[in-house]
Amino acid sequence: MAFKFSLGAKLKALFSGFKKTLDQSFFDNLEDLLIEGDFGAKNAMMISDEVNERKPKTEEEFLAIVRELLNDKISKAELIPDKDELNVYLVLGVNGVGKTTSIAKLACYYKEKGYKVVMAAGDTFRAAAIDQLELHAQRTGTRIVRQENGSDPGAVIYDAISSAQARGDNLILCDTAGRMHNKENLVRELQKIDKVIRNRVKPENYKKILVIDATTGQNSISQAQIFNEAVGIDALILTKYDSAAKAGALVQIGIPVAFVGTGEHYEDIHEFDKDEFLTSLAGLGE
Ligand SMILES: Nc1nc2c(ncn2[C@@H]2O[C@H](COP(=O)(O)OP(=O)(O)OP(=O)(O)O)[C@@H](O)[C@H]2O)c(=O)[nH]1
Ligand SMILES: [Mg+2]
Repeated sequence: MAFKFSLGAKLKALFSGFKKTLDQSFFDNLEDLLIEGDFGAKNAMMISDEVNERKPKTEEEFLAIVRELLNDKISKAELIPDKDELNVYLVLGVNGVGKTTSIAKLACYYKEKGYKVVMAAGDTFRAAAIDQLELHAQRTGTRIVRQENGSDPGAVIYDAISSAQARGDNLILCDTAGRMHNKENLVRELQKIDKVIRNRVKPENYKKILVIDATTGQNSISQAQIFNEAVGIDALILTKYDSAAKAGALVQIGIPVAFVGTGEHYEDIHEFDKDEFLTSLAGLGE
């Protein structure tokens, strides 16, 4: 899908507006455009300097330079669980970004690939969160491990690991709370959960996946920082890519992207495709 006000469209308008005379004002405008698009001041200056150096003669050359530079800043994460081991994917993110929905989508995605999947209801903080996951479990025909509201999420995940080991399941998808009384509580809780999993699962089979709402923009950068500092993030899921998604923040976050969520149905999840991302979202052509 192409976005009407994509970076590419804006860059084209800028380039043609300056009729190939790339003076200081062109570069100021270019930097402003990139900063507005959440690409960050550092990237904006890097791109502007590089364009200045290479002096593109055509719109295509100009877009190709920007595409190449952004391409270097984005990477893809492969999340391929080991079928012969127990894998735990801890799904993290602030409230409302799409954690629970993504877990349901991932359950379908991995079951399709032959994995034995179980969901762990680790969001014990928000009322109704467990029932919401239970509903997804029923609809997708996935086993779920749950306890009461307010119980210790670490204990729920501990249970899920024990039961998965007993039954021979090989992938646990853990839901978590996106909000606590405050940030310190959230971080402490996540670190407790992290310890429970690290003690029982091989490091290579344990992935911490941060869900980012693609419509959020700048704020997602600080979200990624908080979660990354708390437990270390292996991969991102970019949700709501079907809505008015913004490209820039992803470039600044710098964590490899595994999946993209493109709607509210279970099949609306796709492996991240860097080329498609640069072409459609950033509108930077092939
Ligand atoms: N359009 C669209 N909507 C999505 C996508 N992913 C999730 N949503 C919607 O976003 C809303 C929030 O999703 P949840 O999965 O409940 O988010 P959460 O992160 O678990 O939220 P909390 O449990 O409150 O922290 C729901 O209405 C979802 O249907 C997506 O890829 N595209
Ligand atoms: Mg949730």
